[in-house]
Amino acid sequence: MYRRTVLRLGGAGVVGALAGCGGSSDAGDDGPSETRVAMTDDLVFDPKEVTVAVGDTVVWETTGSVAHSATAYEADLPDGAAYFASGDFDSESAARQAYPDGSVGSGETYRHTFETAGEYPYFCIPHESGMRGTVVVE
Ligand SMILES: [Cu+2]
Repeated sequence: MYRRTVLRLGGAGVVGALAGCGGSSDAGDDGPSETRVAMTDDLVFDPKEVTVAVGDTVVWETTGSVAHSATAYEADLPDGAAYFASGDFDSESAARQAYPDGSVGSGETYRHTFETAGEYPYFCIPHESGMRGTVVVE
């Protein structure tokens, strides 16, 4: 009799633990995350467009041997959004003038956390004609 009661309580404990696990897992899905964008020797951002949640971080990585930048088009930022550019410049003109300062070399990364919803078109300074991308923040 006593043993049976203990076993039943044990079962309830397991169920409770599993429910707790599921809850924290769901919370983790809603938490901040990182999205990677490769900057390749084909002179593209891969993927070209990424969609992230407010508070998420995008990490750009130069995966080949050619250096790149990830530089926002300042005039096209969502209202109230912070400017971003590899090298952490305050403006597009500053980033352009400083290049190659702010370039991301082979194996290096640049990361930015997006706090404002909207669409962020950006480009690579030395390969601007073809190397452009968009971050969509929802
Ligand atoms: Cu480039």
